[in-house]
Amino acid sequence: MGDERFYITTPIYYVNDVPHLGHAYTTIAADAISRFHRMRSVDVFFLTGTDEHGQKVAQAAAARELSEQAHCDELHENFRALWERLDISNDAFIRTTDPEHKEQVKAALRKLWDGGWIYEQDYEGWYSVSEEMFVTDDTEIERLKAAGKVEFVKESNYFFKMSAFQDRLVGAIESGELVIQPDSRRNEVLGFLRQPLGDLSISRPKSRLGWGVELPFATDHVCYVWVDALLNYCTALRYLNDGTPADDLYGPFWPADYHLIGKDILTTHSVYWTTILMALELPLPRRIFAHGWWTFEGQKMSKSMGNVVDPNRLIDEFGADALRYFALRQMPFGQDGDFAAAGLVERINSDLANDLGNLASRVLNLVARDGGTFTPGEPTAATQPVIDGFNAAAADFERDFAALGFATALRRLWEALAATNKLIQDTEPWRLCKERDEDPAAGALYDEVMRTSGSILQSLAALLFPVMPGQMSVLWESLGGEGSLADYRYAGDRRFLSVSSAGGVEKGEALFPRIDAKSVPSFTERAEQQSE
Ligand code: ME8
Repeated sequence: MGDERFYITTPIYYVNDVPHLGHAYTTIAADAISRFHRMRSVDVFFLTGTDEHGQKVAQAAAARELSEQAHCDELHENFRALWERLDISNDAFIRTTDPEHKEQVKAALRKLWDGGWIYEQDYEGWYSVSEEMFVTDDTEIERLKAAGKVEFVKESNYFFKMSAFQDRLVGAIESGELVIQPDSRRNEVLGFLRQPLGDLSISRPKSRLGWGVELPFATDHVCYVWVDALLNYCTALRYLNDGTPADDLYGPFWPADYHLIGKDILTTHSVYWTTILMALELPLPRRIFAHGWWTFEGQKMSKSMGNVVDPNRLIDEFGADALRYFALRQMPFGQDGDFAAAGLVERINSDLANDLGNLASRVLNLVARDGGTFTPGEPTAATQPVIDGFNAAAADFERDFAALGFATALRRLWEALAATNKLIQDTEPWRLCKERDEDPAAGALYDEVMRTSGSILQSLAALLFPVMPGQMSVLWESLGGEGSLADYRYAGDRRFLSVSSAGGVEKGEALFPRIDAKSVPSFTERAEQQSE
């Protein structure tokens, strides 16, 4: 492990939801960047999990005639199973019903109470169960009332003095102590903070909702689900386990380098969470990155619309790697994008089957047929420009990927791939191979072209491993790469990895078979069945 540390989180997803492409998206991105850093010897802690308290969960459990805990125990497995299928390498999976988490939430609430940051007051207003929030905007209330999606609530509540931290929060954002990305989201938060900030209701009376963490200073109330959920980012590191921050995880990893979230939960993270941290006297997260929104054929994906794209179906059809690549390549991180099956098939066929898969099969076929060995040697003017081009692309890739610019980073690598494919087309190694008995120069060029394109493929396998861990490991092994790619660590800045001449190159199966666009089924089917 290196000296550097990196802590990244995804939202903890509502346990009730059938996991869909949106959830997969954030988690794939967090996984890719975690793997990227691990390969560069950074000590990574990658956290995901499920949000299991609140009225929505209680209602869903009641509808199924199950206890809330039994309901959560069953449903959270949907997420765990999907992350396994998607090759997600999270270091922890937190559930807000974990006893350790609940104890720490109580300890944090106690600390806020003792610090004088919580007061009791009667409250009345319109509550949205689906968002687990009081709605204060009049137009929004009217809209939700018409849709039957809010209920009027009058109750005694405990409030967190969020308003006391408004100026400090603005200062933290403006000074860069707290980075909110992309810039458009930062501006959105600063815009929101131009209005006076209210206090935050952080409790629900048990008479209305019993499913949550009890307030330690008012046992007839449970903690508001968002406060409970946000604290997961600290409790997973065993913050305040016995009243004080634990050294083993909390110490080295907090503050988080990135909270990755969708733009829907920007306010809860940028305003609620950060002010709670201030009151707890904890450092703020370094960055909050709110990515964009996937729509399905132009419409918001939602269970009630029956148009959620089921990642399980996509994995069945195309494999986890193709889905991971598509998610990161298709939609620039931070912007919105539309999911259409045709776009996915097009990406797989052109980028993976054609550009990457064909290069791999050409090189592997020729070398495997020729004894399975690359011949050692130095590059000449015939291949040096391609190597230089690769090195320049790899340097750009490093910079952009580290900054979560996945699509740009990948596009740049595909330029190096195109140059390598062109080298093969221009030199026609299958022809050189036949001529080499009569023409030693043809033989030397053949060896050089194979060695260079094999090395670039091997280097690409390593660079692309964070995106496609499954098939890039296969490619690595087919090329005779040493050990398992999952254990590979870069030594220094060099990204061009020369193939070994020890042999063992194997032809293997096609890495990414071409998809027949006509045979592509509906991807929403299984999620629909599950939600019935
Ligand atoms: O909000 N496009 O959980 P959640 C892109 N439990 N990303 C999407 C998406 C879409 N169409 N739909 C969902 C919650 N996401 C709370 C979080 S955190 C302390 C508590 C992703 O199950 C995106 O990351 O509704 C979004 O922020 C998250 O799923 C919301 O998941």
